[in-house]
Amino acid sequence: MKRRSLLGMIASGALAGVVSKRELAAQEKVARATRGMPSPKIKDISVINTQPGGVRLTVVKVTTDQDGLYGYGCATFTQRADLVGPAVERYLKPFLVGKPADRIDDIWQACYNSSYWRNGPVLNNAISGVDQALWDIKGRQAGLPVYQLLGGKCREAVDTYTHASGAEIPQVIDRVKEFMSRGFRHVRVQVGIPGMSGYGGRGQSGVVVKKLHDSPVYEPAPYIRRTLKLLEECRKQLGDEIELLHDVHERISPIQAVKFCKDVEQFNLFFLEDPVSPEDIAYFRQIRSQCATPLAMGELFNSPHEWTPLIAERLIDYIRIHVSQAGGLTPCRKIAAFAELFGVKTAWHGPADVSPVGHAANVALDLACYNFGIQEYSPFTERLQEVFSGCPVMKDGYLWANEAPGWGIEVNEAAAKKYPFREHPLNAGWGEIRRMDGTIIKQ
Ligand code: GCO
Ligand code: MG
Repeated sequence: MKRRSLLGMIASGALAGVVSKRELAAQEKVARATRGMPSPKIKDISVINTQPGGVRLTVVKVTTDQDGLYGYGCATFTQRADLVGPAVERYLKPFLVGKPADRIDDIWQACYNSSYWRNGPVLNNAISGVDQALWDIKGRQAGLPVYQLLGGKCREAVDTYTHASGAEIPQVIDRVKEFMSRGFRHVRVQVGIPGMSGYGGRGQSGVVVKKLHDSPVYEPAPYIRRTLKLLEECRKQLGDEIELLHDVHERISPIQAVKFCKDVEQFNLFFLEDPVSPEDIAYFRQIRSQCATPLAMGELFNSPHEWTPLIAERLIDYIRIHVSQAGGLTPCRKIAAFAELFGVKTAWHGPADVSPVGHAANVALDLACYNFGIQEYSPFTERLQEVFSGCPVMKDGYLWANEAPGWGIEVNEAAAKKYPFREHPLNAGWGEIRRMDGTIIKQ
């Protein structure tokens, strides 16, 4: 099929409401102007910190020496966002200005090795911000969406799952029904635990749990019992069609995880996520040998030492990496290809603490990789869209990429400035959650 020019697609209205016509015309002009030009050099690197919604988002902008040619990358690590900016401005910027912007993997390897110590969340996010911006630039230069640079579509649109949560089981079930009515085929279910600080559900006020300290409390056993009840009710009231997912969020002990994975087998989950912590991934061998519950892991991973064994030994079914925590699109497209060889599917982390640029990168991988599994979806609120135009479009539970070059996203920096990082006693770091006896837990 003849590739329709961007202007052609504008005329057909195919992109209406996605990126403004003016922006698209400007991008088309840039694409025409830069084709055949000498390779663009990196002229400037800046960090856009913004909090239009509830979480701190970090986006890196790379500007080249060719007029109007720039790109954006997601570098969002919301709990330590104040550290990612300096990692970009103090270290990557002086290292990269003047280098060619079109040698993406070379730049990635150079950045990855430039700190000597590596594979950590702050530096990986900084590298991701640059890396994704270079993919954006490449797309803008070519006049192609990034998914085309990765080989084009394996599917028309991206199937997603969304989050249903509540303090009580009936509330969760009502939320699932609402999402089903909106066309979602996959829903993650989480319920609060009376008097405790569960993950993803909504706690109960008024219920007092006996504890020896003043921090929020969480106990694994009540969580396990309550979640088994939740899943049983969901199946009873919602039937077998709806694909249910659940996130353990590394909140139980490894041996409890082995048992829990077996206990939920009867509910035919689409997947059970983060049954153990990254530090305990060796337990996946025991889980795998005892049950057939589909397993997902990865949002906390930063190093090849974490994902390589799980994929190579087929110990998980879905790799759920937070793309910027692994260092950006460049490493994740390799992880996707590696996972395909072992029958592992992708389910990139897609919470509210990924910027729309990061979500666009997820969608590019989702469209272009054969072994796509499912995409976690977080709504693009009005405020988010005020700052980021061109977000992927949600319709009937599917995400649709826009066909504009690169990520197809423009960042309104004036709007971003309207929503600076909000004051927070821990600068958006997480506090502590403890067992009743005061033992700290991973949260
Ligand atoms: C998920 C995740 C998130 C994380 C959050 C941390 O499955 O989406 O578990 O909810 O808790 O991204 O900042
Ligand atoms: Mg999770």
